[in-house]
Amino acid sequence: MKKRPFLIGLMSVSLFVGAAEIATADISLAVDGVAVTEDFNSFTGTGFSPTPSAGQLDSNTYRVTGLSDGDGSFGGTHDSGDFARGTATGAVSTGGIYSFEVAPGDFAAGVQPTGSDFNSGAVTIRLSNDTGVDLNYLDVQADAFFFNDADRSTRWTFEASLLDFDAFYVPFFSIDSEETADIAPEWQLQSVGGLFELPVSIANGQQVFIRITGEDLAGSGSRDQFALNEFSVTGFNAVPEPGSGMFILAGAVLLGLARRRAC
Ligand SMILES: [Ca+2]
Ligand SMILES: [Ca+2]
Ligand SMILES: [Ca+2]
Repeated sequence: MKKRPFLIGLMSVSLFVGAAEIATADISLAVDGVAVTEDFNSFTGTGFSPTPSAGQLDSNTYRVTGLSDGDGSFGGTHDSGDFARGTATGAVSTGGIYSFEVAPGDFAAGVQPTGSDFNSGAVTIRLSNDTGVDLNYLDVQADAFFFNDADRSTRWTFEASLLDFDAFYVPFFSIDSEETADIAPEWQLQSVGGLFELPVSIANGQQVFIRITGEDLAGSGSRDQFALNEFSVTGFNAVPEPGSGMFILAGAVLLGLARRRAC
């Protein structure tokens, strides 16, 4: 796998940002400097609901778009077809959203892309700033897993909405799966993410959106499986001391890139 951290601009921008409506089920950043983590171990690939039953993900937090069965929505019920492909340990062929068991007893939220599913597609995760203070830094970390059983590569890009909410995304990390299939494929782990400074403060009560997109890169034939595990976000008011696993992506102003990628 090739990982490509992006440089996020440290530019102070004065913009008016309207307050967003907060749904109660957003992942809550409750305390300045304290991480919130989702391990997906209770997810069984049975879809998305605003009132999730055991094994489902909350659609007020997670939205999937780009499936041939349609686009999911925040607050919607999407519990069949592409949105609910169940549990698997590795190789599958039907496109859609799965709970992949990436190690014994360790489940992750996953995707099998096809020509018409998740190509391109996106998973968007909605969080809310409930810390009581402005957030000026985000530390986003995740374990990305790949199952390279097909002769095509996929580009996975992690983005955050920095200048507007759910409308204006900046990439901060990208990984490409390997093109040529492994002879004996197994789940491969790649840690992703980093600490970045926000160009606009996220006020208390406002929302934060993290988006992971996937699209064909190279090769032909079927596509590798991807899974997201141990997703973690920490919001900070003041810059934290650099520590283990933490680095600041600094040095370049990417507002132009952000505009080109806005969608
Ligand atoms: Ca489909
Ligand atoms: Ca897990
Ligand atoms: Ca491949």
